[in-house]
Amino acid sequence: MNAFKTRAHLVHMLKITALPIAIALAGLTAAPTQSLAQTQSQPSLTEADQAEFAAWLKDFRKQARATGISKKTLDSALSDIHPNPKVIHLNNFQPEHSKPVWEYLDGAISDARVTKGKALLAEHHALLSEVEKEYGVPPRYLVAIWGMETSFGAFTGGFNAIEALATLGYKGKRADFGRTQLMAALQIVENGDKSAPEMTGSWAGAMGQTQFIPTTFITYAVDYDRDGHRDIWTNLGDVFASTANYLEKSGWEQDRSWGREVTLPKGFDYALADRNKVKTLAEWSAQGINFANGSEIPALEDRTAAVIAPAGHQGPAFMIFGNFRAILRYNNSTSYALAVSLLADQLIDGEKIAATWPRHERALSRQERLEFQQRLTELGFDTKGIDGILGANTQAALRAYQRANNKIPDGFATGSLLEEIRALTLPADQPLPGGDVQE
Ligand SMILES: [Ca+2]
Repeated sequence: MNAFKTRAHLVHMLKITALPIAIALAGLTAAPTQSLAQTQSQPSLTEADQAEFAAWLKDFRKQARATGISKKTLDSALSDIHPNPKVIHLNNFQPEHSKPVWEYLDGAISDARVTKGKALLAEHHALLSEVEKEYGVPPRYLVAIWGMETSFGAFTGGFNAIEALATLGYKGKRADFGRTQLMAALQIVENGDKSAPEMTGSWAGAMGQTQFIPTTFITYAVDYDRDGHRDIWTNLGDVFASTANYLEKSGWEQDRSWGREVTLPKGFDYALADRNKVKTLAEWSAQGINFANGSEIPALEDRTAAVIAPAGHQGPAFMIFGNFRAILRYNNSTSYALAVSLLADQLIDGEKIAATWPRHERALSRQERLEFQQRLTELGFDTKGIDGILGANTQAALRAYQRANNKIPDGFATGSLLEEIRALTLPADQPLPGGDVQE
């Protein structure tokens, strides 16, 4: 993916709500890269900023010392760091545009990535198989996550993780996160896993080939080759085992798949297509859902699954099992987990998606999402707030609108639906709420 990719926990901790329409992580993943390329004019820091940072860091150092981190570690990690203007810029960045899920998947599962992934799967077969024996996670998933996180180790982020986390920690909207992670990062140095200058990562502190944030590293990283260092930066055994360990601890079910594409029956209630609505296979089978290849879902009472339709009724639907949920622990985005799953399938020439994506539709921009919510509410379908986030309330309002207008109520916001409700509501030049959404 890119050098500024971050991780599941981060997203979770930052309370970024998943957007069903598009890539929820835009603020932390693709968009910052784009913004870096576009803007070379990072704000320069004043002397007052530098002094404020130095005072904060001095105090933080005392706190760290009080938790038992040695003077030697603190000297090596904190002596020569400064607030990083790039990190400040990326932390403040709010993306206006996001990709529709199919565009994200096109990039994530490109032919080049599949080809490279297959070659690496073959090259590291022995090591990956050993790791599988210990953790129960098949090689193709480990390679798929490796590909998604860092393009197989090619892009691990060029930031000094300690400096990036100190920059986040001293002030701003991710200060609590930055402080917690900085303390954990210092602990990693103290433990002797990696020296401070070698601890590189993304602007948000996701480190190494697994892109673990420091707290995740402390809990899940593995010293697979037993050389005394948990090295997710350069040691592939440690990289694969750390990923496998994380998935195993997240509830990986051995010898089971992530899920499968399904076809939904006419009249299916799309309110049920929600990764949190888990039912038994027997219940799903009774709804008339089949696998996409036409075979029937076994009516099992003792296996559960959820159903997702990431692009509404016009796109493919998937039944997802426990392993999909384990991948979501790695990165709490449905699109991410789907990309890992489909990439893993392609690495062994598995089934491709049978249904087509609604490529004629586009994802709404932030401005348009605000407009969409305002106009739906105006029409009497209350989205319970106008915040630009198309969450459960907006989906429910949209489904009510679709039902009232004899459309398939999938709750999936599209450009064409926006145009339709524009025609029914306010003049297009009506000012939008907020007034501060010019980007
Ligand atoms: Ca090691």
